[in-house]
Amino acid sequence: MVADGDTGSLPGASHRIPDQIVFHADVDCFYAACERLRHPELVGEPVVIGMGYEDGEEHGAVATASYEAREYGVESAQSINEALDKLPRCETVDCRAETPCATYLPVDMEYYESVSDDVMSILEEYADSLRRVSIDEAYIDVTHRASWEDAATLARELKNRIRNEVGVTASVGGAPTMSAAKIASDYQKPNGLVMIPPEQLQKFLTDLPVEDVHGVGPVTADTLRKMGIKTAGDVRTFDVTELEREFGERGREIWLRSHGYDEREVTPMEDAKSISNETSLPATADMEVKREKIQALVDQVTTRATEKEVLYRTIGIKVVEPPFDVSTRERSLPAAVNEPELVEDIVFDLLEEFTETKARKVGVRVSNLSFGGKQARLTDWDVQSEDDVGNPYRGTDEKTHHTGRDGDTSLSDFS
Ligand code: TTP
Ligand code: CA
Repeated sequence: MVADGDTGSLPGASHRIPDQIVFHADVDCFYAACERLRHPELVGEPVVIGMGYEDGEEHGAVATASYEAREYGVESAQSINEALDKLPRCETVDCRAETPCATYLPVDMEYYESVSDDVMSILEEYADSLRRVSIDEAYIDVTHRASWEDAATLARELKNRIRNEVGVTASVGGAPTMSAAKIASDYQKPNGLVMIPPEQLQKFLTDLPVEDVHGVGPVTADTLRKMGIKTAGDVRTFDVTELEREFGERGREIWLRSHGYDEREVTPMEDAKSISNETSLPATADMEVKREKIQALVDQVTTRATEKEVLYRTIGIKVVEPPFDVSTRERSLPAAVNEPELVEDIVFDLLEEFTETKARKVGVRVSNLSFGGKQARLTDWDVQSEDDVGNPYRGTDEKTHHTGRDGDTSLSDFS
């Protein structure tokens, strides 16, 4: 960490734009692009890839849609039913000419992973270091491979190689920070190429919608807008302490990123499976006490997830009744998010089942992790409402219960 010097009130975070060149590469409509490699007749046509979908069926959720299908309002994390309402299934290859329709295909991870490996191998050739953050996204450090004068030329060469050798298009963004490189790669999608040299970074961020600032998901963006904060420029007019009061640690991160301050270096990803924490309490059924402990755990776990740039799809609690009765409850969402407020809603909802339970230990865990990827475009997260049953946005619950010794010494994980 670089010391603050005389610039500020924020210990532990440097208030300067780092001297490095970071690219973020992100393949366009990745699963659909993979399918087009083996179904070339689908190039230029609407394609929808469904998770939990089977040919000819209506269940499942949209994993991705080609840009042609997105024009009809089909997008990731929608239910297949909703997508079918917007864009019916093509019956034959020729029927597209008459009415708009899309080809629906199920997810084939094994194949997409092999295409992903091919893309990553090319990126590796250009990288002093590489951080793979999801199946189709990586950061690379090219500080010693280019200067800001020829960074765009290098990015163009990289994009051409991916297109010619793998057959998919990637959008590439370059900036002095990881967070700005990610914004840049998303800025002109698909097939984008956007470079933000250090002297242009703050100007670039000024009008950036607040939901595009690193660490801001849909729920946080909503809260910020209610505070009158619409852009990163608006964030900068606020005192960091006000944001910290509202959002805790994350408020400070949002403030830093809105200024273009981000000192992270591109380092390879560690391979965590979950982030969790648990705490003991004097055996009690008092919901106030249980809630208070759980709230603190939510704060710790979500702060760690944000620091590590991790998205999670499953959110769970653990309750241990004396002497060794361990129950866990989990809810899986249709797509990965980083939303502390949502974690809070879900864990309190899951805790409702344990109103009468005397607990001597409680835990919170997020799992099903993905690293640094974009948040799902989900806005309808009404996890409490009864009539959500059957709504794919609500997610699915898992329950476990076992009696036995419960790794009393572990503070970092639960099973
Ligand atoms: P993204 O990079 O978020 O999306 P994309 O590549 O389809 O589209 P683009 O980058 O052009 O906007 O995600 C990569 C893959 O991850 C995507 O092809 C399918 C999968 N995915 C899901 O399964 N569920 C989701 O909610 C999202 C957002 C992605
Ligand atoms: Ca992508």
